[in-house]
Amino acid sequence: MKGAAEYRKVGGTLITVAPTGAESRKADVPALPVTLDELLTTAKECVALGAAMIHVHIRDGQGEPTLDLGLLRETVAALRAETDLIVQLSTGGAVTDPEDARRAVLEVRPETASLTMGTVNFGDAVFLNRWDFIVDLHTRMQERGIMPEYEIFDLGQLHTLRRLLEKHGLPANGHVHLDLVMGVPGGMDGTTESVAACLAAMRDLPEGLTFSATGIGRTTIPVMLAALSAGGHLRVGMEDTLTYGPSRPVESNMQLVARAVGFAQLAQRPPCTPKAARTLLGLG
Ligand code: KMH
Ligand code: ZN
Repeated sequence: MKGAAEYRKVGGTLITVAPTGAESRKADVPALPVTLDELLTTAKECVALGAAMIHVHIRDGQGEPTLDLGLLRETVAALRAETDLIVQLSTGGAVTDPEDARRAVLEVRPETASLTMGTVNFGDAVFLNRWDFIVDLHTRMQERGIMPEYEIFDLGQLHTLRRLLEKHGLPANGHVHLDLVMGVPGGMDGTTESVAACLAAMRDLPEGLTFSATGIGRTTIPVMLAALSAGGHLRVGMEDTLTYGPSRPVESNMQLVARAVGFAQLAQRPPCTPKAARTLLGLG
């Protein structure tokens, strides 16, 4: 963003909800949506509040993270039938998921899927994303007409994204959309300074790109404010944030979406509908 005139051109805010993730356990976080019914209820309530996209991780009958293709298909079909949300499947899965299972997610043909731009320490674990695997996912998404959302956990991953696009071309829809995932222990911190550093690196990426940002844990508010001020979009949800404020556990994903909607309205960039979000992202 160059200044006030540029800021005014940005328009509405795309709000993505990431309701479940692969890290928290239902036993520890009872409000986490882990069944299909819980996910659908969450999705319908979040879209009514102002979310336009949902980033999906699913759980099995025991509440454990799974990449089971049958369950993923059922989930995507149900979300499509009952909401007009843009459905994004995670190819990141859980840190324990093997590459083959993460790759197979694309056979469900979601409208969009996440694609992380590099290996990162992830708390005590390692979230492995080799260059060859990144290229493979990117190419498969191009072939299948799936829009990648490039997940950026650290500054250098923006340079990896530039290299990927230069060597292997743009996504099938010609639009680059990325998400800054900030404040993961092992990745970049969730500060205005880091958002500014990312904005500088984004100048080397194709013009017209869109970005959202999410701050893990207590970085959620500074990241939201910094992203909004820079023309960015927002991702919120219980995948990323379990504490609403000091000593105050998050009650629901809806509570986080409602707060993001409030911030977006204050920034005079109200939430965009799924239809407007599809236009913004160049989705058919
Ligand atoms: N669960 C993390 C290891 C993604 O969805 O693409 C990876 C993650 C990123 O959540
Ligand atoms: Zn995820």
